[in-house]
Amino acid sequence: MEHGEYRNPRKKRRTRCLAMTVCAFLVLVTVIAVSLGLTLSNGADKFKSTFIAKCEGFKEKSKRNDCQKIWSVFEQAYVGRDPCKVPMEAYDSLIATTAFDPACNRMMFWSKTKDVVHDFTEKRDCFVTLEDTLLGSVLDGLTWCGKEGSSETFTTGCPGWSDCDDNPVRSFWNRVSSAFAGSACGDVTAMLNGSIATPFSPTSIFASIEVKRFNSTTMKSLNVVLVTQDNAVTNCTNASLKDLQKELDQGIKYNCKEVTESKIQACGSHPETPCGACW
Ligand code: DVN
Repeated sequence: MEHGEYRNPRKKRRTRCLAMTVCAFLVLVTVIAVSLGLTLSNGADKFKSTFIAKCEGFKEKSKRNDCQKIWSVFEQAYVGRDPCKVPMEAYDSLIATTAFDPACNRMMFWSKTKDVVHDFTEKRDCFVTLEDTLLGSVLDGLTWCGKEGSSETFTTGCPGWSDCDDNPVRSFWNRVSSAFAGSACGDVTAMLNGSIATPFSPTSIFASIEVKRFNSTTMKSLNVVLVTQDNAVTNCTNASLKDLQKELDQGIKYNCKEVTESKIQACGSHPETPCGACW
């Protein structure tokens, strides 16, 4: 600045104040951006470490799984993609990478009865549900998605179950349910809800995907356990259950039995009761 040049002191103060405000704002934006970036990447790191830990934990039961490889094949299904454009076929490689342990005569399917089924299978090892398999147990209850142009896994801001059909979570459950049903063998059990008017709902995964995969070359029977409360809403004569029978592959024997939830819970609490005597 030239010697002797006069500067208005008030104007000088205003300029300095403006510069400090802009500077403070830029610092604030940077702090928010960095912490948001760290949060998102922490979310992605946490998801991957949870996936690997649950997979390694399950490996104790079946030694042959390479969890790092399973993770790598899993994330390729959705990373970098529009989270509403991940069809169930995106998980084909994942299904090819992991096989279900054989569980003939012990496989259990379910619909609108998640809590009572898993309360039972947690207490007794009579049956195996999809959520008791490697992929089902690792991912049950988790949310994940990707985004175009990003190599990250996001666990927030993902589409909800009904927001779009081809979202990463719904497509995963559709694909893995199809594979689980395709491996159904021997006498198979399905726990359905006798407290609703349509225990066999055509839009459910059980009806729209799993029953269509049941195959009489490996599966002998489907035994429906219709879980009822004291004020039972329906029974085994329900119209939707007749639809279920019609949809079953020829040669698969069908049976249905009404069982109170309290009886199922009692059997779960008495491990000395043989599995076959539970209902
Ligand atoms: O046989 C089982 C099992 O193998 C599973 O893989 O599929 C069968 C159960 O699916 P289903 O027949 O559709 O039975 P539900 O009870 O209607 O739905 C099963 C699960 O899908 C629900 O428990 C939801 O999972 P969540 O959030 O409770 O862990 C999920 N789901 C279904 N419809 C949904 C939904 N989640 C959110 N919104 C919806 N509209």
